[in-house]
Amino acid sequence: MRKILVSILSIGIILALLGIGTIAYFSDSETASATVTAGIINLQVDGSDTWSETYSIDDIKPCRVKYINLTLHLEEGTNPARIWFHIKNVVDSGGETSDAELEADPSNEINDISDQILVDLHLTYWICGHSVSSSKWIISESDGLTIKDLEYQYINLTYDFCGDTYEIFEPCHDIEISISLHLKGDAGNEYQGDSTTFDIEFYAEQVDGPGPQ
Ligand SMILES: [Ca+2]
Ligand SMILES: [Ca+2]
Repeated sequence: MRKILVSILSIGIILALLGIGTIAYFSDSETASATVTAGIINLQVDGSDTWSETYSIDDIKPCRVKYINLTLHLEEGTNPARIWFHIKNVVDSGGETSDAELEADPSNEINDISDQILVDLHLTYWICGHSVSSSKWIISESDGLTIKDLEYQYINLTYDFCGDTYEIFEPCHDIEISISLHLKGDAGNEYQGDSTTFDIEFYAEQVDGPGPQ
């Protein structure tokens, strides 16, 4: 009897080693394809994706105000952002020389006119689907800030406006910007004919970014 049992066990072991009698398992699998695409932030100035306007402000004089007006928008269907205003690359020059300037500035050395031109910044903010706007002075005359003071400073344009969309500029928003420029009232003849050139930049960054560095 023992021999028979040993024989049966031996046959079982041999069959197992030969793979005979392997157990099957029911199964199923599903497969889908995936594509990952980066998002877009596309700031438009006066409706242009590639804004490169040249603004010429001529004949500035004490107590007269000149304006640059423009509108910011984000392309529909793209990401919201935060927006900054930035002046950079300020270069002053002596320009033309009048008799009066020669008396006040005989060597044509007093040409820091960018430090004599005050900048005000006024925003009108249009929110999606609203027929009314919000307005705010971001920089007012009482701040006393000149073009030179603002060089390389980033001025945040997206705050204090949007209620539940606080600090976020949405693609359906518009920001109308009025930049006013006026020569200080005490700027004398030494600045006649002088000029300054500079770049205006608007910087848009995704809302959870750290802002300009
Ligand atoms: Ca001068
Ligand atoms: Ca001059």
